[in-house]
Amino acid sequence: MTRIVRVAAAQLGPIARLENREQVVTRLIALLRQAAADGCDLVVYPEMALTTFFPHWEVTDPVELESYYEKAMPEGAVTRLFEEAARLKIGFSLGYAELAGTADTPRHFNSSVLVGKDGRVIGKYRKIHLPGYAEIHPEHPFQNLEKMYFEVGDLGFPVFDAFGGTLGMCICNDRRWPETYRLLALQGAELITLGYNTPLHNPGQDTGQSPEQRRFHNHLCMQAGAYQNSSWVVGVAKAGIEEGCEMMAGTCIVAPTGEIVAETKTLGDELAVADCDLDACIPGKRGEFDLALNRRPEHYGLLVEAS
Ligand code: CDT
Repeated sequence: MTRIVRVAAAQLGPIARLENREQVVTRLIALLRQAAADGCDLVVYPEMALTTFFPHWEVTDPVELESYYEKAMPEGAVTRLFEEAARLKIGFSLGYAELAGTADTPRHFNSSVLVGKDGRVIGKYRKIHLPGYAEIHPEHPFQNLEKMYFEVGDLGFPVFDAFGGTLGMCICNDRRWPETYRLLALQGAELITLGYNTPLHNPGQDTGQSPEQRRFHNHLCMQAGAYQNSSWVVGVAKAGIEEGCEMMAGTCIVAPTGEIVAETKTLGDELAVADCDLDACIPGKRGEFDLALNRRPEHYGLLVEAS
């Protein structure tokens, strides 16, 4: 049996601080059209794909800061992306900064949505593992203020029946934590979408790592997550030099065997495409990584998980 989902990992080059939603959405639609012309079912965009990665600096102007968040999905210029996807009958996952809550108690999340071929939102995820700091570090060449601009996601790691299988989402730093993949796999995830914004240098934690080591760890965690959970992982970067910050590329599609089957070559807007057979998850999920049969959480002592 085969259950093929043809997936395009839609890497983005840098998004400038002054680039507005119309301009960015035009770039996203260009990639969407390429993917549709290539017969794709699903396009995976990076983390915070609608704006520059503003946690890299302190935004002192409240109007500018507010402009980076979406109050509804879709709203404004982003509606065009949803309409075009529905017209082309192609689904997508999209990372964005979300403003939720009320005017009195606003809540901010680093979120992603999964959208079906009919242009409707299937599900949402809010990033749980927020890296960096809640306070400014003037000694750093750029900031990583995700803990200042976002609160920890409150939706857990949900999975969704979609595209003929079970799909889950995670965002950027989540990929470094084995719990992410495992919690999704325990619910049957067969394909995990994963957008990221990762600098080639980390001015805070992990100093001393070379760019080569950081590139290696990027693929290492996604390949291990795919293999140990027998799931497809679609990792999609924001690449190139964005407002002076050198971003890692490395966009790739990882098979349930842990092998990379497609990857981008440039630092710009580019697709990596693969036919992801969801049935290729079955040998691992029914074999070595049959979680119900072979996992032993009751023997993990203090590390016993709730589920
Ligand atoms: N966006 C995000 O989660 N980035 C972190 C790196 C932060 S280092 C400055 C990541 O794990 O890729």
